Amino acid sequence: MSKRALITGITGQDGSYLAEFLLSMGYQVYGLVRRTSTVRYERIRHIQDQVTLVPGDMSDQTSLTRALQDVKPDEVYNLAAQSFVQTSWSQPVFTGDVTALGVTRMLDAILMVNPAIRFYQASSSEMFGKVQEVPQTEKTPFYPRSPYGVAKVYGHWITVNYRESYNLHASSGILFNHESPRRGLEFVTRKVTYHAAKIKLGLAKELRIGNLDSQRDWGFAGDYVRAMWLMLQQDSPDDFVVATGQTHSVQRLLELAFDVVGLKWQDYTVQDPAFVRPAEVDLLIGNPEKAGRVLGWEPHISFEQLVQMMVEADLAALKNGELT
Ligand code: NDP
Ligand code: GDR
Repeated sequence: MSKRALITGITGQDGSYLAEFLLSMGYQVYGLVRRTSTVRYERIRHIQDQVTLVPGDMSDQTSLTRALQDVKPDEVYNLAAQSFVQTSWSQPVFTGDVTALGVTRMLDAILMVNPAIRFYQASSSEMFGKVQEVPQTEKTPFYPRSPYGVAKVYGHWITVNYRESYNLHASSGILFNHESPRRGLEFVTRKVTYHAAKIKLGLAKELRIGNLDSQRDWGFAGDYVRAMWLMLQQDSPDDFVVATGQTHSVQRLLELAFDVVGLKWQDYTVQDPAFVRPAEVDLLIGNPEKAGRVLGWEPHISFEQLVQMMVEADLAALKNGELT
């Protein structure tokens, strides 16, 4: 019989790639979706007839318990979160409720409904924040620099705690930044590729941006969802850093994206304090050695390929009217 997986956050970037991947592995895929006044399922529209959507919200315990009772999943992938770091300063309590306490709610629902369910928690390199070690590994101490990062540290440790307290098969993937043409427009990679494409097509004049010096270990989301699945196929649950092992600055991202459209980024970019954060994470670079050794995971798409893929996708989407 095929396995059943419940994905929270299925309408997000990672949720859509993970749903595609699990379908390709023969899974029955279910996705938790919250009620919104306007339905936005763009990222999963192409597979909507192959997945089953169930109502629920990470802030509502009853809805999570009911979702598990109805779906009877073998695996739960907890990707739902208020995931934008900048917003976590303006909505710190909401971020804590969904991104931190939401994890406890789901773990507790698993405990009540079926402790044999395997659980994946979407942890983040933002937990390293003001980094205590370069590169960062599973053993590097956390020093989060935003309400989002703090919430993710909580989510990570409650996952470890439920594993140790109740023997749950609960794993935490400490994923470094991963991007794609489906990345939200507010994140820096997509903001840059979208604006480079718009400027090239004469649809925009400038790009307003924050800190050019921060450095990130950027990979491709399609590669990273495979690591999530691999973690739940292991005999024992554990924590894994998932990263490329390379880092690049925001300025390098600008150079590459504008190169793709044959323009100079300096001619179109304006630095705007509105996009500078109250506290910055200056440098992230992960060591994926354990994921390689234990899971057999490695990334396939380079940063240069990723930026090119994203700019080309934005150019195409703007030209055919899918984006404005
Ligand atoms: P997105 O922001 O694209 O997606 C977030 C998802 O969470 C959406 O489906 C959203 O639903 C859902 N969601 C938000 N709040 C709730 C709620 N209260 N109840 C139910 N669902 C909710 O994030 P990504 O796909 O990029 O990231 C997936 C996860 O991985 C997140 O937890 C993120 O913090 C984490 N992560 C991401 C990294 C990255 O580089 N992308 C790196 C490390 C960790 P809706 O569509 O309704 O808004
Ligand atoms: P991040 O991603 O905060 O790392 O979190 P984001 O793309 O928002 O920022 C990366 C870096 O770019 C700098 N930056 C800007 N960022 C945005 N969004 N907009 C700008 O105009 C801009 N200018 C400079 C930022 O200051 C930062 O240093 C992402 C999210 O997906 C999290 O959910 C996830 O946990 C982490 O990655 C790993």
